[in-house]
Amino acid sequence: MGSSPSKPEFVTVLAEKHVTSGADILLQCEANTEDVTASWQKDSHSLSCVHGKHTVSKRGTTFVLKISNAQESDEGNYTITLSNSSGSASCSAIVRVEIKDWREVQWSKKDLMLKTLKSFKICNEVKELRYLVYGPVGAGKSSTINTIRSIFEGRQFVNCLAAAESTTSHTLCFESYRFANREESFPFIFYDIMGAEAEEDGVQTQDVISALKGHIKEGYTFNPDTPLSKSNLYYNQNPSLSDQMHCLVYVVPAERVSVMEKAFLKKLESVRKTASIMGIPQVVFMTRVDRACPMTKENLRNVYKSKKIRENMRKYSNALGVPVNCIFPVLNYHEETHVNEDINCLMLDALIQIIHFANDYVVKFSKSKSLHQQSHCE
Ligand SMILES: Nc1nc2c(ncn2[C@@H]2O[C@H](COP(=O)(O)OP(=O)(O)O)[C@@H](O)[C@H]2O)c(=O)[nH]1
Ligand SMILES: [Mg+2]
Repeated sequence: MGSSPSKPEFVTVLAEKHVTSGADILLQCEANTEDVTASWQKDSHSLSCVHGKHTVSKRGTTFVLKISNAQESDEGNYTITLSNSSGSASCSAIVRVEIKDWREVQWSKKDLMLKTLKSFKICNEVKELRYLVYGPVGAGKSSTINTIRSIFEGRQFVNCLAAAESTTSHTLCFESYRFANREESFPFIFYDIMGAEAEEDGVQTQDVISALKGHIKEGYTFNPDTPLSKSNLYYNQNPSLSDQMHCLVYVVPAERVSVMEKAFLKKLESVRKTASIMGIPQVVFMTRVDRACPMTKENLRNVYKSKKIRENMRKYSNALGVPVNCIFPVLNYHEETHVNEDINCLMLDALIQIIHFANDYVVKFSKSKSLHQQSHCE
């Protein structure tokens, strides 16, 4: 009569793996005896081995699962169970697959990016490129403008009054923000607008549309009850290409994508339609990325590695009808008192893109205008 085998036990167990996509993963453990059969599971289901992807091997008392060319779908909890007639034993390990940066940011090249912006020649049809910043209250519109000023002017700004965490808007005036330091001014203007609060409060949709078209003069104080009338002194009857907006920047909070107020989306619909008809480029600044993703909070350079950020960008893309390549996750200065190069670089990266978008719009518009004039002359 043969003696029964030793009850399976682990001498070494599986280790957790954290790899970048494309890498190979080796899950390995060692048992006290060769006399066992091994079975592998992923997330409590028997692992279905795929040719070229999974290789299961046993050498003596060592058991190995190799996963080639790791992808996000390979993430999970892997378990090996060893069994023989005397019993069984299991151990598990988590496998995480980090995605590669899917957009490149020139981290630590702030000076180069600033130079690119400073030397950018805008179409001479206009003196400045105009950006209308629009989004729900508390999304970070004012903070975004403050952050951009801090970058251009080299110190912290609080003068366009970022609100304390609250539900009502601080921005009542149609105010423009220009950027300049001692030596130079930059040909970009951002317009902050009273937040698009739920339903009745906040800026009237008609006012946002008027602002887009260039009908509202600077300094106008929004009236939540009624849109700017054509007879008002602040109403510009005949706006030119220089008066209208050249890019619409939706500002939305990264961590509130699923609770995006329906009322805001409803309001946004007609604004979006107008911008689309006018051909104005529409982009999204997805702020507060630190609130949406711990790994990004820990290190901003992880922003394009984070699945959470990517997922939220996709959600906003669907909700707002803006393609993902026009969505820019950003972090604003909110509690830091010192300059943070990573915050600057991420914002500058987005700015470089939207400077091109707005300028392309002006170029296109002025070309079509001159063609139009030519055809009238013929
Ligand atoms: N954690 C974090 N807080 C932010 C960020 N941007 C803005 N905030 C905060 O969010 C709140 C609302 O910002 P504010 O700029 O006033 O929003 P607005 O109503 O859209 O103008 C303020 O308390 C800001 O300090 C960010 O990127 N991260
Ligand atoms: Mg504000």
